[in-house]
Formats: sequence, structure tokens, C-alpha cells
Amino acid sequence: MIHKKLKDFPEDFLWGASTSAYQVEGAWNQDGKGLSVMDLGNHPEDVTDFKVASDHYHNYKEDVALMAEMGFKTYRFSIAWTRIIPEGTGELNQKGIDFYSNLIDELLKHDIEPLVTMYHFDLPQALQEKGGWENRDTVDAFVNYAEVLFDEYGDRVNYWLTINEQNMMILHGDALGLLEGNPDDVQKGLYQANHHMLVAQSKVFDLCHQKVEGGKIGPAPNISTIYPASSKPEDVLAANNYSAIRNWLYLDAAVFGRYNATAWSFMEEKGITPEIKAGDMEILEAGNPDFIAFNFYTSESVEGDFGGENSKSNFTGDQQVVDNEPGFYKRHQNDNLETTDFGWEIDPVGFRTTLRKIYSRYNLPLIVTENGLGAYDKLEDDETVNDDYRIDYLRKHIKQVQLAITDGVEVFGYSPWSAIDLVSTHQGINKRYGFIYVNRDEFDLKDMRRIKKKSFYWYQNVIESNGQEL
Ligand code: BGP
Repeated sequence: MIHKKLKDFPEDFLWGASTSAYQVEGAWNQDGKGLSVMDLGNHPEDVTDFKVASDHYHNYKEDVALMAEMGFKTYRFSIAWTRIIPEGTGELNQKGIDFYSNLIDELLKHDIEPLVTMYHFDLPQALQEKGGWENRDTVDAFVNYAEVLFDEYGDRVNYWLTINEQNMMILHGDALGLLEGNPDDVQKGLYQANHHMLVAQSKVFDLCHQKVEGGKIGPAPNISTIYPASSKPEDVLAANNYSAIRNWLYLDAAVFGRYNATAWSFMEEKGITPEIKAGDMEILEAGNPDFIAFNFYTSESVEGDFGGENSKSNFTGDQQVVDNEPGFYKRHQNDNLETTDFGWEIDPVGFRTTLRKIYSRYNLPLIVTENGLGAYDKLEDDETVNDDYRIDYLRKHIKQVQLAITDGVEVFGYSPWSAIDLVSTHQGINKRYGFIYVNRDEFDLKDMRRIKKKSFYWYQNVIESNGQEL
């Protein structure tokens, strides 16, 4: 669809950017914080762990001031469950509660709307040792944690996100460092864990509406358009399979309160259907989100795979690359797209398609909570970082948001990854995403000073002009 005239971004559009606790904060064991699965996860030898990260914990005021200088209307950050309740259940940690309370106040002081992710991969280790999400008790632990957050911050936080990229945790737990061994062997447990997360999430949707006056809450999966490798009906069917298993399983449960039929039949076929307790489906139906937040980096392509002798899962160790599922779909390299330095396909038009697909399926307002380019940035001698490639990526994607808005999609915010440089999930600090450079290397912490990249000034102008000047 070619529009003669584009609609403007809404006046109150939430421009901002995102981070997550374990990737940006550091202070991994300070002020009473308990250990999370991310703190203890395995790291490849050549990249840093999350112990110091960008040391945002000790520099949050300076960081928020820089976000304000860029003109942020919102800042998406996650709360580390282990700062609030170190063991996952039981005693609260006042110092952790105070940290986020101060961060929220600092944001509000600068008129920045806090957009809070309650759980971004970092499950308390104490809960993991009791079976993690496979253990039904974790549902109650999460609801209890959510209640603490609503009690402490509900007076100041209007926008809440439950679980970051639940679908990536289930499909790519290995890449995220959340899983050991071959995911083929642990799929049954994963889909049980998935069911528990869905139940917990719906309960928390409901709780938010009861406890937070005017509060709005939504899920935050990673959603992307899936292309068939060709117009061969088998390839189209494979794309349909993968869309159901990767995307709609999660959002259908969150919004419609039911399991997607194709995804369910996939689980049946593999003998990995979860145990559903009496009352669970009623819980899924009762809890409803107010909006859908989603992350988008790349589209994906698949071809038909009908279980031939050579079919074999190829777990890639990367959360944005399709792992084969023999009999259902097989990864296909899309030659129409360029890739980032890290091999992720760049597809702004696919972003527009994705926005349209989600909106037409669920008819709920959308906010983009991650989108961005991981690259090796270079700090020049004159203290500049000339990240034109990042500007190019973001410009093209923001343009597609405007096109989608013109198509009639209701989008109320854009919060790319990431506000400031932080540690990638499995590829270290030198895979950078931020508008603000943090002066450290993988193992040399240097002085951690903050330096505005070229993209900082560019994004400042995008926000200032409400998206008119890209
Ligand atoms: C998403 C996660 C983020 C972030 C991002 C970039 O899957 O929600 O936490 O890590 O991907 O990925 P990476 O860090 O692997 O480059």
C-alpha cells in the first residue's frame, strides 16, 4: 500500500528506549540483592559476565539526566526480582525497593514515564533450585512479587510489562544461557514452564487492574513476521506452523485466554503438552492485557521440513535465528535481506507487516519495546562515536512505524534497544546498542564514563520533531 500522505505520530507518542536490570545495572551482589539465574549463567570465555555491566546502579542519576537531554518521554527498564525479594519468596529487601523507588522518582522529576518490566530473564536462583518455572509454586511466587511491586510503585507507575520474551525463553533458552543440554530433551518441561508463566501472567494482569488505579499492563514477547522460503504450499504451511509456535501461542493465550490450535497440535505430536489444572483456562480467560508490547529485531524465514532422514535440529545458540523443528519447519536464509555484523537479517518492511499482523489479530494498542542494531562501535580520539549504521537502521524502522500508523495501526510508543550501552545476552559489551557509549571493554573496566554517540543527537532531534525529522 503506497500512501500519498503519511499520518503524523500522535502528539503524546511515547518516544524512549529500553534496558534490562542484569544487562545494565551491575552491583550484582550489593545491598542485599539475591542471585539470579543470569548472575550464575555460563558465559563464553571471551565475553564479560553481568557483574558490573554498565554500573547503572551507581550512575542512574547521570544516566537519567542523559535520557532527559535526549528528550525521552518514557524509559523501559526491568526490576530485578532478586533486589526486591532476594530468595524469590519471603523476606523483602528494603534497599532494593528503595533503589527502584529513587529511579522512578528521578524519571518523574524529568517527566519521563516509567515503563516497568517485572521480569526480564533473571529468575531468582533460589526458585530455579526448586525447579524454576516447571514448579507450579513459581506461579504464586511471581504473583506475590507482582503484588509487592504494585504496592510499592503503583502510585507512580502507569505502564507495566509482565514477562520479557517468554517465547524466546521457551524456544531459545540455550542462547539466553537459561538452559543446559539439548533443548530437544527438555521440551516437555519447557512447555510446562510456559503454561505456568501464562497462568502467572494472567493472574498478574488481573491483579494490576485491581490494585493500580488507571494502571495498564501488557505482555512483552518477541514477535516477528515469518516468511515462507517460496510460494510452494509446503513452505507456506511451514511458515504458518512456525508463526503459530513462535508468535501466536503466546499472544493468543495472553489476549484470548486460549491455546492456539496449531501450536497445541505441535505439542501433542511431540508428546509435550503441559498439565493444565482445573481452573487454569478460566484464569487465562479472566486476565486481560490493555495493550501489547513487543520486541522486533529481524524477520525469519522457513521452508517445509517433513521429517526426511537427514532432518536434524540445529540449535544455533542465537535467539534470533530459527532452530529447525523436524516435521514442522526448517530454517531458511532470506537472500533478499542484508544482515548485521552479528548475522541478524535487517527487515524494516517486515517490521511494518509485523505491526499490522499483531494489530489486526488482537485489535489492541501496540508499543515497541525493543528494536535496534548491535554493532562494534569505535570511540574516536576526539571523543565521538560515529554510529551512522545505527542511525540508518533506526531511521528505516521508525519510518515503517509511521507507515503502519498510516495503515491504521494504533501504536502509542517506540522504545528501542538500548538507551545506553549494556552487556548483550551472550555476546558481551562490545556488541553495542546504546545511544550513549559506556567506556569499558570486555574485561577492562576503564573509567565507565558516558559519551554521547552521533545517534544520541540524531534521536534527540527525532523526538523533538515528533518523528517528522528522521
Ligand atoms: C532480546 C532481549 C534483550 C537483548 C536483545 C538483544 O532478546 O530481550 O535482553 O539482549 O535481545 O540481543 P543480544 O543481547 O543477544 O544482542
